[in-house]
Amino acid sequence: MSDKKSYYITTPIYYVNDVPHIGHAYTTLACDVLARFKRLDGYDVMFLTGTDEHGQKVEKSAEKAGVAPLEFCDRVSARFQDLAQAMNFSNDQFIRTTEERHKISAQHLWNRIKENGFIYEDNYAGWYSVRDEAFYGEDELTEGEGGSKLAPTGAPVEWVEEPSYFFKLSAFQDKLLEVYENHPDFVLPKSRLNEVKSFVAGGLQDLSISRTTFNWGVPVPDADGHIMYVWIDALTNYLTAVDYPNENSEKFQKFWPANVHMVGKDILRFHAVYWPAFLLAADLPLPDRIFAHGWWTNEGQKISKSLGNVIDPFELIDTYTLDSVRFFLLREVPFGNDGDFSRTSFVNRCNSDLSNGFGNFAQRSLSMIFKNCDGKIPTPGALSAEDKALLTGIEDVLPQVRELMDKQAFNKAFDAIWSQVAAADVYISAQEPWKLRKTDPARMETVLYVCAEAVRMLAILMQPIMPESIDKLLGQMNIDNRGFDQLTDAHRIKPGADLPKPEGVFPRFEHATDEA
Ligand code: ME8
Repeated sequence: MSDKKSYYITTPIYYVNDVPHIGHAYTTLACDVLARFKRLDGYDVMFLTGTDEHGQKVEKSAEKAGVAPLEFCDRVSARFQDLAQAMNFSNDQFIRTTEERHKISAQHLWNRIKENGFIYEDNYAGWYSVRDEAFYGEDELTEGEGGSKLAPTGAPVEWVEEPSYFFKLSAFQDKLLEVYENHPDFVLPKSRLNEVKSFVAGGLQDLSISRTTFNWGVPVPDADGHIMYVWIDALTNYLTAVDYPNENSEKFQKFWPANVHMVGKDILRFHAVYWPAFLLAADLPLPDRIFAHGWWTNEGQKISKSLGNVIDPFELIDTYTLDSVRFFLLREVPFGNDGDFSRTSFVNRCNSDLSNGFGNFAQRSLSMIFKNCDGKIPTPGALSAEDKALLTGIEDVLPQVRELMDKQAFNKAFDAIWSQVAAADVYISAQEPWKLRKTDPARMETVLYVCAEAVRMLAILMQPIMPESIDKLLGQMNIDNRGFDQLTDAHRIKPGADLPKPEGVFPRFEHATDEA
């Protein structure tokens, strides 16, 4: 929908009823990698994350903790900000829905939808799940223990009857179907678009968008006692962060509509049905893409607080180093599918791709240069066909990776990069520079030069996923210019540049003793 050289990507804003876990880290990591990729590719990027602090669920959690809601929100939101630091996320903003600017924005959007005739007052009588912060129809419920009613997610529901404002969602069925038809990549993966389409084609009911039985939320303008339904408040955060309602602001002009709203599959309906309907009702442009990724399980089990198997990202980082965690989460499982977190797979994957894979090639190449070329990048002679094939192979990978990243196909993008790591391994084994030292030192210098250049280009490509380790590696090589525009033969590594004694940047992990 837009061809600007700017890129706006958002994470869901996380509820502060719970402390951050690996699932939250996963979604924001995916956005961080895309944001970093786009910055290196010359885009002006806005990367937004934050916390969703209103609603009954948060109000109840604060009550349980015995603190005032805002104090409770301050405390848990700070944990999410700590996570962003610990994971080295490069978000440009961290939004909190309790900020004043957000209240203004949510109320403005409400008024605009109302002025356009899509909000009316009535009474709500139906089922509500506080855990999901969602309304459910009778036909969607299942029976739990003792005949209790459960939401399709397994969450308990309660009967609610209260005066409420409604959004005329039913008026948007055809318009939404048209959006899905005209923009087949509006929702990815494709299978998720089909789910959304059939949900909408099945008919849409008007949506209750205000509550009167609690206080913790944004007040509905000019309607005493009404608090906005937490989802209309929460979704508006994507607009607040780009200065809405000031549509003339530079930020709004530059970044709205968003390029990607990244979400877990659990909240796709809110983003792919309700959100575009709200935007259409307010005459605002729609985002380009909603990507719904899969869920992690832990060693085969659903992750849940009650099972006590929540994976703590802070603990993982302490055990395995930050960049290994970042790498594993996006490398192991096709993005969009569910994935199982297992420490055995973690150790295997990181050892094979990082310490034994790229790390080994880089360390081997740079150590040979350090020892045999006086600690300086050697001067190459004429390049052979094999030399040229390796270097152009790596250069050619950028357009492929770019296309894959634009589809959020992380693991395929990494496959493409690591196929070049494999090519570099084949190259060095075939050229045997260690033998050339005696037989043909000039050729050795050329081969080692090509290896150093391969390390430089591969490292530049790997920055988005492992920013800290690659920063160390490129630092050791004295490479200052690290954008993707440097991936051409015009920017080859400089012969004669100093190369200090290299230090490996990827640790090797041992399996825990009770593991295979
Ligand atoms: O839904 N695997 O917030 P939330 C992968 N506030 N991702 C997971 C996961 C798992 N096991 N568990 C959680 C909300 N996630 C609303 C969003 S947006 C306007 C409002 C991730 O704290 C995944 O991204 O329940 C999921 O969508 C999100 O956390 C839910 O976070």
